[in-house]
Amino acid sequence: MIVRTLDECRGSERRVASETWESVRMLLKNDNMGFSFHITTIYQDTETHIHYKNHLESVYCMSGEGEIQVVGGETYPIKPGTLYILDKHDEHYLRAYKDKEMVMACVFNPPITGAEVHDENGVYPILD
Ligand code: 9YT
Repeated sequence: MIVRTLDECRGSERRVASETWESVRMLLKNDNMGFSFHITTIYQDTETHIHYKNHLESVYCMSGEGEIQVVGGETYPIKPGTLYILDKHDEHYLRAYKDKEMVMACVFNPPITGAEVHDENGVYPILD
């Protein structure tokens, strides 16, 4: 059994950040669970282009408010209690509204290894 807290993970290399978001990878591939688990904060008044071509991801909004626009598709509101499920590797724009920083719980299959952010272009490679 493994027990971790957000605070201790945040103070380690599990925390990664970009201009528009930061993410704490609380559970990674090397935990051998078949998925990874992240607490991601989307900074207020930002837009992030994301396309996980190699991963399935599900994201639950715990706080804040914004929207997700599927490229070539619909735009859906996001608020606390909303779960979006990228079951088609959907390319999307993720936006947090002004003064509405969003905190999300995210699950990836296959799991993220932890090194992907360094070569991110809205796309994460499969790393083994
Ligand atoms: C909201 C979202 O897609 N989060 C993904 C996790 C984050 N980009 C990370 O940990 O790299």
